[in-house]
Amino acid sequence: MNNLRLEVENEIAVLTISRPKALNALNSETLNELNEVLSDIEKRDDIKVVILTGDGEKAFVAGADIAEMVNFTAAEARAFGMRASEPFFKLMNMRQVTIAAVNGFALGGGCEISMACDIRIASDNARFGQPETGLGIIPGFGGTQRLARLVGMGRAKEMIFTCDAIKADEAYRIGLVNKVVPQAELMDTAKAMAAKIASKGSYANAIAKAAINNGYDMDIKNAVEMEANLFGITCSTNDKKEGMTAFLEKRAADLTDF
Ligand code: DAK
Repeated sequence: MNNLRLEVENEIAVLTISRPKALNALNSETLNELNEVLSDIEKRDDIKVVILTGDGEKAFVAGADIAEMVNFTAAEARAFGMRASEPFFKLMNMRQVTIAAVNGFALGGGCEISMACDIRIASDNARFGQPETGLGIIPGFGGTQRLARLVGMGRAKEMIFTCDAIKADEAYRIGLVNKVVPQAELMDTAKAMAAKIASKGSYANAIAKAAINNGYDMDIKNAVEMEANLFGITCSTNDKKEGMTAFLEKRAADLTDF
């Protein structure tokens, strides 16, 4: 891979987007690599949590690559968008839990890829924004949809219409990020959270992720019925037997299903 680094340790994958000269902007090659590596990760039983981050201390991802997009025809833009939607949906729906460790600018497609992850942890120098309308386009990697779902329509519209980037503490205040930490502590914090998640039932976490994602757009009655069905599935697992038996025997559970 030319633009990504993958390191796996203790069931946690750290996936680093690395195009430092362009502040880790997403070009077609990077999106293709992301798509491939996420497909590989999804098949791996030894990876329970994926941490997505950007190379360096300045940027997480400064957006889609403007130098590549500037001469796009409509057909090329469509192809680019279709290609990009795949890794975004993989991050959102893959069985592994995904954490964005946002280490700097998360603008445009950068803010959007962080929102495709399950959880966002930001360093104190992080900046979030959707500057697309200033370029004559709209957010196209799910930004108009995911931002409104995370922070509400009013704040999403303000960010998108003004193109203003917000600081990490403001992103925390409005619910865009789960946690803000000093930059030097970012990866340790993300890894500690990932380790805690990996120590729980990974199959159960994958089912819980599907229940939350799928239920979000359903009416509450059908959503709770879907949850009941998925709950039933978790009751057929070894982890359920082991988890509950371990509790009753007052010992630590050894949860292995995935
Ligand atoms: N693309 C390409 N190069 C970029 C870039 C980007 N998004 N962001 C930064 N760079 C490059 C700069 O051009 C510069 O390159 P050199 O001049 O050194 O060759 C280098 O990275 C360093 O950037 P700066 O010199 O600008 O650094 P500063 O510290 O002064 O400013 C900044 C940092 C992050 C504030 C600034 O670079 C900036 O405003 N960057 C652009 C941010 C932005 O507008 N991002 C949104 C991009 S639009 C689609 C779906 C979605 C999208 C597109 C299509 N379809 C469905 C088809 C998504 C669109 C976007 O994300």
